Amino acid sequence: MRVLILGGDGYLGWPTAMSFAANGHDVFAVDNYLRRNLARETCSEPLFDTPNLPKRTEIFRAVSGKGIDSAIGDCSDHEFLSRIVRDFSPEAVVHYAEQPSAPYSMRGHREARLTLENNVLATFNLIHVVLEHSPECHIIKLGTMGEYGTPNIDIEEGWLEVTHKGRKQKFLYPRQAGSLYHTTKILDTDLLWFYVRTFGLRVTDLMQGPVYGISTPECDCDEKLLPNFHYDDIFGTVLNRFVTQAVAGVPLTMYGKGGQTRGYLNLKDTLQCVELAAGNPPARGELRILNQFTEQFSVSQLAQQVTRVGASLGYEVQLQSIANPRKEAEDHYYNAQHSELLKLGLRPHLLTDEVLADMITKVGRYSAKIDKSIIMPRVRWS
Ligand code: USQ
Repeated sequence: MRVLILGGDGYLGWPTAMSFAANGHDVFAVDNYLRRNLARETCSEPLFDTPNLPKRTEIFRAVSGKGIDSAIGDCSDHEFLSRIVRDFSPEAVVHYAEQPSAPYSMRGHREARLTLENNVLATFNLIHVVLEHSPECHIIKLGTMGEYGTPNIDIEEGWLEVTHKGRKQKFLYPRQAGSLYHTTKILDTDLLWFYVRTFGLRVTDLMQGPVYGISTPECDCDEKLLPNFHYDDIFGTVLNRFVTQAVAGVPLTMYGKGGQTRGYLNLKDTLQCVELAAGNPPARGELRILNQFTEQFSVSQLAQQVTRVGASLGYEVQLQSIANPRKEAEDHYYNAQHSELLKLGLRPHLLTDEVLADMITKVGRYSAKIDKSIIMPRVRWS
């Protein structure tokens, strides 16, 4: 399959590109280094340096014998994206090319506007260039479980059958996000749904929970192939942060009561899910929505597991509840369905103590590089 990866330099995009290439697909990775630039601008550098995209592809070719084509450019630039899609003629596009941080999007007007423009325009352009050059192409869009928020009813997979005054219809499940970033993902879904039902696009929207991990079969081949691993308050996701804090001897930063519950998944399972979606495309004119996570945890459950496993490795891990910089429920009902990817064949890598110990050990090798000044929250919702 010819697979175009937008955002191919990112925490998820780069391992995805390598995984598709390793499995024999023709891969083209595109990125404009937005996340690298924003991380530099906000002093949120990852735990270790990663080579730029062309260099990473060279290293991967030397290690695996597999090629990945790449281009540096902006998906919110219509001409650029149009040229790429016309020339490569992808059968599937995996769209990660978005500003991925909720805290960044809540920093102020400039950051909110950048997030809105970048995320919505990239999706909008992708829709148009696919319709123009590759209308059969399957768009695999990374959405987020955060689109649903934390409603007081079960979260279904994308859709809800509503009965109103004796009549029934299936609608997109109600969405109510907790940050501007998450709201841009809702707008993406609305755009995709409009173009699917009007122009017959073929789309999978993957509602992904927070991802953790550092290891995939390809990343493990060479230190220079590792994904960018953020542990700061802006670009780091919660479990990656807790693991780094445990190694650094910084008390784990549980926001508020720690009852915030989300669906989590291992980086390895992001790759599996995206590849399962690509291998099982929906029909034209179908918007398929899959909830992409494997296990639900509260922040406090994650903190307790990191404390216990860290201690077993000789780290003295402490837990600190700090004032929540976000506006979110800290104690709430959460029960999200996630059976469709399992039906497609997903074999989850669960968060066992062994998996966590391996992560702590890997991060421990870089302990000297941890900058403790970028751990406490620097962005408040209000
Ligand atoms: N949290 C803490 N302490 C920390 C960091 C986070 O208690 O030091 C809490 C947050 O308040 C939140 C939960 O942990 O309740 C998850 O936070 P997160 O930073 O891991 O995840 P989030 O900001 O929601 O965003 C991340 C990715 C985003 C993706 C999303 C999936 O950055 O790209 O879309 O996870 S989801 O959360 O399901 O929407």
